[in-house]
Amino acid sequence: YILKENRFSYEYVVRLVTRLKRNEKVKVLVADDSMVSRKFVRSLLEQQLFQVIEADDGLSALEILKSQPDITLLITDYNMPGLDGFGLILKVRESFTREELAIIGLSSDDDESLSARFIKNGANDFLQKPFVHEEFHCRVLNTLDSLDMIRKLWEQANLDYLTGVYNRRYFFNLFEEQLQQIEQKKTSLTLALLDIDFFKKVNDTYGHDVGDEVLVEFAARLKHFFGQHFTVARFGGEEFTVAFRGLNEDKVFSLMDKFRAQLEIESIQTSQGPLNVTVSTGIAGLSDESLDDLLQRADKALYDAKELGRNLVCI
Ligand code: GH3
Ligand code: MG
Ligand code: MG
Ligand code: MG
Repeated sequence: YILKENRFSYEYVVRLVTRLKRNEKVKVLVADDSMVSRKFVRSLLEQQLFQVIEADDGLSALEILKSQPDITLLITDYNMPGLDGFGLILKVRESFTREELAIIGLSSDDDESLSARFIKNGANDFLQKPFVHEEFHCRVLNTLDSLDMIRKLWEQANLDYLTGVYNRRYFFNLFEEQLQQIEQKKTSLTLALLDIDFFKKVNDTYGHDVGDEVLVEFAARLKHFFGQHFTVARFGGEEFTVAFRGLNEDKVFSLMDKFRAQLEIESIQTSQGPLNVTVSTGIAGLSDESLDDLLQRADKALYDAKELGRNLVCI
């Protein structure tokens, strides 16, 4: 249907088809007090295969967004009883950035300053009602494509390419942020530094590709074990780190030792068969000091674990 509307550039068709393939999983919330307008927008969105949710005023839209944080796009009218479009956007932007949730404003009001005001208040785009279908589809496509692009950039900047866990850069940024919060709230923070034992031997014996397979599986296990509650990052090479917020050194020691023991007995499957890998870990808890000092103490503990024979956790 959408393709029948008018002439398209080849590039546009490719973008559209790529989107349509994924839209069934994308939730869009339509906030409008006019049922006619809501149903119309819904029908356009359903042509693009989106999952559509409706709200008939600003406050109920806000409630829906709170209970369904996986909504990707909000399309909101301006004039609504109670909380209007601007009020809604200002509230929404307290919890969701432009990259997390895209907003397109709509209005049939003939106030010419509306589109600028919508965008200044945090909307990604604006459409004057009545609009032609084709413009609606183009705006939605543009908005969601730029969201995807920003997300992709974010991932490339913050995730480790090989293993998919956070990278060093993300870790340091997060740490700077958390350090301030920790000073204020006085919650504890403990750091574990992990280094795979004799990893060079894996590379030398089985080749670099198998080494990579080991790194991928090791990171996956680390993430599975700790990732739900704590930050797992690849520090570089075969070194990883886990930041434990709210846990003291002793708690982290017992968790880390559990992980160590499990790794020791569960061999890693590779294209060259199962390999047994062990890990050495150094732990340090944050006291009044800089991140560099904390890392140095964790590194010192890791060094001790290596010196004492590897496959160990040291504080
Ligand atoms: P130790 O028990 O003292 O830690 O010994 P080790 O061999 O693990 O330590 P070393 O630091 O000497 O070797 C680390 C090796 O990790 C060397 C490097 O080639 C390898 N390495 C670093 N990054 C990667 C990677 O992305 N993929 C693969 N396959 N190997 C990597
Ligand atoms: Mg209205
Ligand atoms: Mg190393
Ligand atoms: Mg090593």
